[in-house]
Amino acid sequence: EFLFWDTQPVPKINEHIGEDVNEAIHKDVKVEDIKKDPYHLPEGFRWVTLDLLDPDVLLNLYNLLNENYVEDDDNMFRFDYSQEFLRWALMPPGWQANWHVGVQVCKSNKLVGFISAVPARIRIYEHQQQMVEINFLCVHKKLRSKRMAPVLIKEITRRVNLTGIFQAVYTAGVLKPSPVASCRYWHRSLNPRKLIEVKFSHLGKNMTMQRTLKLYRLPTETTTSGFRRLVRQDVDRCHKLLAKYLRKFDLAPVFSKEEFMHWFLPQDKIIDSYVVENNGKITDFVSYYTLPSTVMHHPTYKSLKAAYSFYNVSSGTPWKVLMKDALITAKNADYDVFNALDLMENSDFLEELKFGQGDGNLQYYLYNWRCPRMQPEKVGLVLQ
Ligand code: MYA
Ligand code: JJ1
Repeated sequence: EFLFWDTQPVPKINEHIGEDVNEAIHKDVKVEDIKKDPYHLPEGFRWVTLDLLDPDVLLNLYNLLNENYVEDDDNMFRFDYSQEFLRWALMPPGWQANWHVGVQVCKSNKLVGFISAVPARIRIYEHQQQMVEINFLCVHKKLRSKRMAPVLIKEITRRVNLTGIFQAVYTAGVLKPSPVASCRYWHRSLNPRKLIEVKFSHLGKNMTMQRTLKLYRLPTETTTSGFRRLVRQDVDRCHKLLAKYLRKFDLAPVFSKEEFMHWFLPQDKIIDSYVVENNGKITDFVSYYTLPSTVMHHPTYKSLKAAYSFYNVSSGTPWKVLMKDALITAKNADYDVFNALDLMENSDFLEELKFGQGDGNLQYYLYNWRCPRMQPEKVGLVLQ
């Protein structure tokens, strides 16, 4: 069934895991014992380490992903990560060029495959582990089903292992051995007319366009007193607030202050964050990243502008009020839709704020780690 995954240190499908198990599947390997040379690629292809500081290289990666990365089940929308977003996602504190792994066609230098790793400290139940986050695995459409993906995965594993790291976390829309959690996407229409026009959404039963526009209408101003954009001076307090909050969950990142700054200081077209400050105290925090999708077959609309809920903390303002303010800022910034997963405490506001369940799942995986499965509400990790 899983010719490749059955050879890897991941739990088998339906493997029973006792409730007190939380451990590596295989022991760390001595760095001297790790293969020094890259895995073999089919004739005509070569490995290339991408220098994402080079604008031409970044553009090549952007084009590969824009044309070949993740689509929805009906192949109507495809993620369109921007170049500045890719730099943000792939160059957090501790990044290594060596973990931006491409496959090129020798004759043309064309980029036809990619996989990436970035370092992250992850807490799983009571245990903290240095890991990498794997993302942006992509093989050009013309080279699919030729077993290139397992070679990319083995090669990034080798390069990560050479630095003494033996665990990874990753997410995927598809089911493989074996998820530690399964989450659902939810969507809140901000521009329902356009969403319906491009068939991202549809008119509900007994609904007219008029009633739909009214249903999703939002005020133009936020309502919470002290709600404002996150600034550098907030970093110490906000970092602490988020760190404390994330202790509630069974799978969560442990951000350093530098990582907090990287992931949350607002950057145009990449990441936006807000706080609620009253009487000198920051009680709440919301953030979302910008990830448009290409509309694949529409004559006029070419792109959907989506905001993705990232990390949020509510300790003074009720979830519903806080996230409604986030929706208002997204609507004012011209996003078409606000997306969120059913993880952390998001179920406290999704239905009340008129999010609807999407048709996509997001599976969470750990590499070389065995532990019990958890419910989405216990997941405190969001990847890009
Ligand atoms: S998830 C996003 C993945 N990307 C896309 O969906 C973009 C569009 N699709 C493609 O580009 C290709 O279809 C890809 C597969 C490249 C996905 N996760 O080469 P193949 C297994 C894990 O013939 P292709 C993300 O980026 C598949 O089950 N495995 O197939 C996180 C089969 O194995 P098996 C996957 O379609 C990625 C084998 O590959 C995935 O041409 C985390 C077939 O290979 C998938 N999404 O290419 C990767 N898709 O026979 C794991 C297919 O066993 C990281 N497969 O069923 C593990 C940790 C590594 C670091 C460890 C450090 C310590
Ligand atoms: O965006 C997604 N689905 C949309 C569009 C569906 C189009 C037909 N397949 C969706 N729309 C309905 C929204 C509607 C709004 C009003 C209320 C009722 C609901 O459901 C889905 C997520 O739901 N997206 C995908 O499938 C994209 C892939 C997701 C997996 C991502 C893997 C990334 C891995 C990298 O780490």
